[in-house]
Amino acid sequence: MRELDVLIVGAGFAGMYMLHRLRKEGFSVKCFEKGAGVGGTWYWNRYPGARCDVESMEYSYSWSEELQQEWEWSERYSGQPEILRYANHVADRFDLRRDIEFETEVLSAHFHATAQRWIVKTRHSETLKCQYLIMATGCLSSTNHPHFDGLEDFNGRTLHTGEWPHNEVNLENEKVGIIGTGSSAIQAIPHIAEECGHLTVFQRTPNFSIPARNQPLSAEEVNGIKAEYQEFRSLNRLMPAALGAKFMGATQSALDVEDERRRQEFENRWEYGGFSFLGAYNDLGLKLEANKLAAQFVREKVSSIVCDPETAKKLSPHNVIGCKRLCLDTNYYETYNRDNVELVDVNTSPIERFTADGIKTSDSVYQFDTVIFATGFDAMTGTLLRVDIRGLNGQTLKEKWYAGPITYLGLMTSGFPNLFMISGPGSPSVLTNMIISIEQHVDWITDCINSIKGKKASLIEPTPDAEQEWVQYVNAVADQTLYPTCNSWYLGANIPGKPRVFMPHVGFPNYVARCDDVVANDYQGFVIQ
Ligand code: N01
Repeated sequence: MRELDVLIVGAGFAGMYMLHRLRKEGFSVKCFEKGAGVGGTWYWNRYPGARCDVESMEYSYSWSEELQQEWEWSERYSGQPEILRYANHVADRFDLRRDIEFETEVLSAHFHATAQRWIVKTRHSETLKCQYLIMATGCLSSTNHPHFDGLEDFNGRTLHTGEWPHNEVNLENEKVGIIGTGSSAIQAIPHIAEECGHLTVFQRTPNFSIPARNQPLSAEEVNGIKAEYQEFRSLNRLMPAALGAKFMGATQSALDVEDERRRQEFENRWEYGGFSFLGAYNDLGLKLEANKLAAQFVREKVSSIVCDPETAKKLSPHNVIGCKRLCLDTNYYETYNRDNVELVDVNTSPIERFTADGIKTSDSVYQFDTVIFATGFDAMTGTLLRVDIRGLNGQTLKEKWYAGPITYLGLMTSGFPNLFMISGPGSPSVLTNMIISIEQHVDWITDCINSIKGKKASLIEPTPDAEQEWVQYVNAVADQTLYPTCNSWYLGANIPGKPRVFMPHVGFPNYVARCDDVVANDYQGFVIQ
């Protein structure tokens, strides 16, 4: 049986950096990846229009000055092909591939208490032994396939945005249906509408979307940032979401400003584009009255863009803006002015079933060549729980987390020694620029493993008390915000039967300080032996 110091699962941005760090520290380490290439999210999500919602100069590794100086991003927000090229460049430049085993899916990981080793099995029936197991499996990597009656009878093609085929998908002249109006759909719909014959969008909840205002990056802007890249990174790390120092950090309440000035500020930010909109005032995510002002502004924009008043009404979001992940788009609302696009509200016209040639709702029958599921992910816990992970006394992670994930700092969970999660539930992860959160976790885990070695110890796990206190703290912080007030995937509300628990931790800089304090206090809350 092969034996390693560390096995990393997943070769996205988390797994690649983890591999780089641990290999440099001299550990024997391999990375197993289910896909045939690196890039994680950006390997799987190849749907038309897939693009990052964090700006390119920020959504990139900061751990290598040479890398960040030499890589040239072409647009304000990078498209999926460019990000995937970057991931491949990193894999080549740092010679990572020789320790990544592709098309190798981990099915189970059981902790053997006597041997103090994880025993890991893959789909190829290989069994491997390792001291540390690091799940770098991503927060949005298990696709959600909701049940629809009759789906098996449908003779057309079905696609999921999160599992988009690698060969070109030709939708020319086709009748296409798309289910869902989250970030993926909002990016894909304008592209699909341009290509296909006719597009029907099935919407359950209208979403807030802000124009991305994507554009080519100017040499002046890039050179300006590169001249002080470390400073630029440091400022962004101080922001609540580890991004956008140039537009976040407002100190004024939306309620303390005259109507006209506030309107102008929203207008400026709508024109500027992107997440800057939510940075207009310091209480948009905290106070309902403030939030309503921003939400109303967007609703008015929707009505001014969409020509048909009925369609505009259906597209008008009615919940709290920013409570679900804010969507960024290019021509999303404008697309509904096209003759070949139709919007169906499944609240008033529920999907009854799929038929051999399409979808039957309560009041119409639709024929489709292709139906696209833009129905999202079993987020944050889905992939961790699909692997059969068993800790001390054979307890499964599924049993331990039956009422929701329990972690200490989103990094570890008690009863599962030497099992680390990168961007696990209970850490800021999806509420931040993911790459910056990933780097912080990778650096923390590397220091931790080195420290255990330095102490001539072999095991680490959090105490049950520390993780209970952490879970309560994560919830208490979330409850001070508007995040828990809508049915988002942050809460697991998109998956039937999933416990309703707010999973990510709000507030990156405080979180980092807490992680550093834990180390300074000799890994307070952990038992090392
Ligand atoms: O998934 P989603 P996504 N019947 O869960 C609907 C990141 N991301 O893939 O809102 C009918 O947001 C569901 O309806 P409802 C980003 O963090 C980033 O779009 O639950 N509809 C919703 O409209 C994002 O938040 C980028 O009522 C059903 C949609 O499907 C996350 O990934 C781009 C249904 C799912 O939306 C997930 O985004 C893309 C049913 N049975 C994604 N079940 C960028 O960086 C679900 N829906 C820009």
